[in-house]
Amino acid sequence: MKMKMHKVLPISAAAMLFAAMATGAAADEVVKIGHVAPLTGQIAHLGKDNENGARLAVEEINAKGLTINGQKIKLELDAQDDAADPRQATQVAQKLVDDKVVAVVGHLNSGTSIPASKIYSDAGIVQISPSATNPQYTLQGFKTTYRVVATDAQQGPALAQYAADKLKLKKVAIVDDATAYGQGLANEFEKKAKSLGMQVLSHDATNDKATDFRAILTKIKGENPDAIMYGGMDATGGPFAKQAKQLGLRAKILAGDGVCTDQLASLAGEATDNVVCSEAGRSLQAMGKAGEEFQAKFQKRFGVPIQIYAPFTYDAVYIIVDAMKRANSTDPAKILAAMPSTDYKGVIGETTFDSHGDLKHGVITLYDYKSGKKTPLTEVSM
Ligand code: ABU
Repeated sequence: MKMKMHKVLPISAAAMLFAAMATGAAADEVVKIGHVAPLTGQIAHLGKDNENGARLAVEEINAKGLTINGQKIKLELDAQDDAADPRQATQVAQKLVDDKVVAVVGHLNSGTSIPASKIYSDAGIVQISPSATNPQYTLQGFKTTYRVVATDAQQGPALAQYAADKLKLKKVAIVDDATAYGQGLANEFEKKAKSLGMQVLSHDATNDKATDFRAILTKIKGENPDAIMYGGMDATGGPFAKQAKQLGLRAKILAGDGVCTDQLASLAGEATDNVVCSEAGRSLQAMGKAGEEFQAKFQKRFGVPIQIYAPFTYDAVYIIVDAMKRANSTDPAKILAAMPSTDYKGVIGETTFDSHGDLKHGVITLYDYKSGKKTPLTEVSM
């Protein structure tokens, strides 16, 4: 929803001119876009990465100037912290509705995006998750849920297929962090691995706050797997891989996008080079010139490297603005009505949505790490 700017009282023409120059432009409306990710806790670095991508888009759009239906618009990013906690996620979702945001980019986690989605649906506000990959998120019957990544129904099988066909792995142990994401991804991996004739030796659960995996890993060592598939985030996946190496396990560590970050190198140390992981979208390298330019802009603006999904939040903001332009309105209901016909070419490629709000052409990229540097291996279209 839009918020009218209060008219400045006529103090003096010079003061008004100075104020307009200081803010860069005189906007007719301030339009808020919500962003939610964990900004505190173990995966705050990933939340900040998502937020930075969205902020970069907002700043660029404001600098270029945006006019909708004859009104000069200034975008404002209403950035909130859900701490990767489902309860806090619903609280901040309600706050964003009360703040009258016109759309939301978020949340980062599947376990937060799913409970928050009912609140956005009830309010008729578009929600685009840049990173939640649990299939269930878009399968609840809500018209407001979108995402700009592939799902774990694609990611789990792609990882299993790569392990069987390219890495020639035959025996795998599975561990997940018991979250909507980690458990869901591990189950998808397991189904496909079994269908490919791989032997699943065991499937254990830990939790998303765990730091000591030595008991599970010692048990798994006795099973002598070729690989251990870990369903979880980098904050736990890093120590998991590190402790596996310390215990003398030679098995490859297979993981999904939650682990497949720049930060993994400092979390897993030398064990990083034993990791093969997947991302639920195109690699920066495969994005070509657009990816290179984005990376340079991001580094210049924030002084840190991209972790994983910053290009996806960046495009998500542009997709919302594209819907506003096509609707010629900042009314959330009209933005929502324009979303199904999205055909937006951005940094992450061309985005079009199916009837659930999932990508029509999701891709999975497989990576390994060479001397701690995340390196794309191959891209799989699902
Ligand atoms: N997809 C990786 C991390 C976010 C999530 O789905 O929970």
